[in-house]
Amino acid sequence: MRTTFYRAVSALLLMAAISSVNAAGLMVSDPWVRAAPPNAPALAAFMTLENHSGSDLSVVAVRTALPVTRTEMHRTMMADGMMKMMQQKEMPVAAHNSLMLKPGSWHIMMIGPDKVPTEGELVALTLVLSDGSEQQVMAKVRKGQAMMKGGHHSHMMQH
Ligand SMILES: [Cu+2]
Repeated sequence: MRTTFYRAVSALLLMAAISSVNAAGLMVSDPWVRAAPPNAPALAAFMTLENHSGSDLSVVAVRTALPVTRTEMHRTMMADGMMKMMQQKEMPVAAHNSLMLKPGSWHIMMIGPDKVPTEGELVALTLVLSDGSEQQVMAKVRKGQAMMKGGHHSHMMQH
């Protein structure tokens, strides 16, 4: 009985190291920030959000420990034949569903960084959820691939 309990606890700790599930049932995996030149006017962060609960959730705000002017939630969409970034009020994750933040789609935008973090650095992000709970995420800075669509590169908006 006791061994089983400890095994279960270690399994949970192991899972927590890989990804974290918050009280609302949101699991965040593979958070990353795209490496950018030192004078970059904005930084983009990506991750996968999974809702393991039976109720719809949404991320209503994002904060970062980085010194930035502001943080916004964006979605890159086709509008009038052009790829455009549209600011979003929330990032919805339906019950038992997921939302992937990735280049060319949903992303978090940190605007006006005082200092751009270098590759390998960790950026602390706090996701504020619609139920009032918060989730801490550590996103690693790494090189981002160009936006891929249909097997060819697009040189339009990279966010
Ligand atoms: Cu953006």
